[in-house]
Amino acid sequence: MIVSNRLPVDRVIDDDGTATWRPSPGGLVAALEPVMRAEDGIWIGWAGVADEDVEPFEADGISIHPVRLSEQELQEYYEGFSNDTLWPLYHDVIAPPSFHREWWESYVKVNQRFADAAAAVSAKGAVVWVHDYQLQLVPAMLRAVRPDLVIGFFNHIPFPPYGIYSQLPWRRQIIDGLLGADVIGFQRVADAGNFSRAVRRLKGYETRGPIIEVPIDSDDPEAGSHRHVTMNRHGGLVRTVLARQFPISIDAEQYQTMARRPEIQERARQIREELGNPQTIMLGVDRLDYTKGIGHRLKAFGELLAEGTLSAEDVTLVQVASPSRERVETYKQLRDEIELTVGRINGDYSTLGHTAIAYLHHGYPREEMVALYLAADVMLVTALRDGMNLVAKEYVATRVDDDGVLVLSEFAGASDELRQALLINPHDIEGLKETILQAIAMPRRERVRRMRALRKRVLTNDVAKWSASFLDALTRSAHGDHPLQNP
Ligand code: GDG
Repeated sequence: MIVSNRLPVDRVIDDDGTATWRPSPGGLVAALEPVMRAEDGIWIGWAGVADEDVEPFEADGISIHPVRLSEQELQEYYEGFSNDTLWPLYHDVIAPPSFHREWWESYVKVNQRFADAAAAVSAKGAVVWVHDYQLQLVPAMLRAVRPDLVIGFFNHIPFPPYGIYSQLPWRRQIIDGLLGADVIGFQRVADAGNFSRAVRRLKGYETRGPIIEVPIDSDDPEAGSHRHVTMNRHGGLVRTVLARQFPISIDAEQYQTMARRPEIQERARQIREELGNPQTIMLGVDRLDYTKGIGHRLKAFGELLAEGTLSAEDVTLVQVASPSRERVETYKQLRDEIELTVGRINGDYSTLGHTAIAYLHHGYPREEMVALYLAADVMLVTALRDGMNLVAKEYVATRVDDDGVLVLSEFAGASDELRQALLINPHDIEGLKETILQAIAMPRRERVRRMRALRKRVLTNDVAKWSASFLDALTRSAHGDHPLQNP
């Protein structure tokens, strides 16, 4: 069973007004769909429409169980606590997090609803995989009523250092919530380390490498039913929880196959032409989010144009900024700032034939994204903090020609694996400018050498491998075995 905020299907209204369901295009669905189908899987989540009860239904062999959210819950639990408290807090307080007690209450209530829904429909001993920061209380809520379940949790975003995490007024409750799981997965080694530190500081529990020892009250009537119960070195009964990194990936084969399609390659050529055949196309693809460092990227490019080191005749930056969280105030402000900057740079440096920045506030079909990746000589990923950043991996998987240069922020989880990218600190604008120039001037031999190494990494560590290794850790855990070694 999967529990996630959003279901893997989107509701579409046909021309005649009838509602149907279409699989949502995300990589998570692609990765989990085969397993879910083979195992009679159940998916629990919100259907994307407020104040509506949707009956459970079957989609491609997966049983879909929608959870209802009211408009007010959407504002308080989702836009509020998830996206305006946890999101900025977990991304190094790049934007100030808002702390509101009503939002927290709504978060607890909605998490309880997801947990109740999961408890009601899961078979005895079922494996339940809970996803992401919106649902951190679900593991413990579920364990409280269903100690027979094997519970996994995966955090898609970073887990912050203790000095930041400790600002959260409900810091202990979240830790307790997560520790209800048997296995807790993070993107990076550093995230798992931050979590273990928070557990030690806030709860005083002992940790041994990736294993956390959670004391069990021996008067607890359920004490005997917990898995992994052992005696610790002080003679107390403990449950063990595994907390470690499982870096997520993409369906690399799918990107590669699309990149080989003649019409997509033709579209890539067309894109270059439409941009006036500049010598260099640089590309940024991000949800319009303050964590992605879009402003830092624009500043570096703007300065290079201002100094005359680059000219809009030679270099175009294509920035896809797909609309995101548009009802949250910080995102409205961000959009204004970015669009002001783009307007200024274009006003100052574009010519009639060459626009400095092609700024696109749209979402595009995946085919178009692949064509853009193919057309881009330099890919700019300048996140200030990012759990993984799939865009970096998609660019690499797409480059079947072994060409293209990836400029990658060391603050994105992907930088742990993609070491042959040009790694940058986006706060260091001079360093970023130098790296952009280095990327533009890089000789083909070096581009190919780096891209081959990057491709090898992404093609071997794809999303199927990611889900298999997480599920393997969970299944082993069901048999009382917490592997200490890397899976
Ligand atoms: C969170 C974490 C972590 C974007 N615009 C369009 C479009 N996209 C696609 C990209 C990519 C996905 O959206 C974005 O994934 P990222 O990983 O880059 O970033 P988040 O959305 O912040 O995701 C992140 C991820 O979860 C997974 O664990 O890596 O760190 O923040 O696939 O291609 N896709 C299409 N049109 C667009 O306009 N089709």
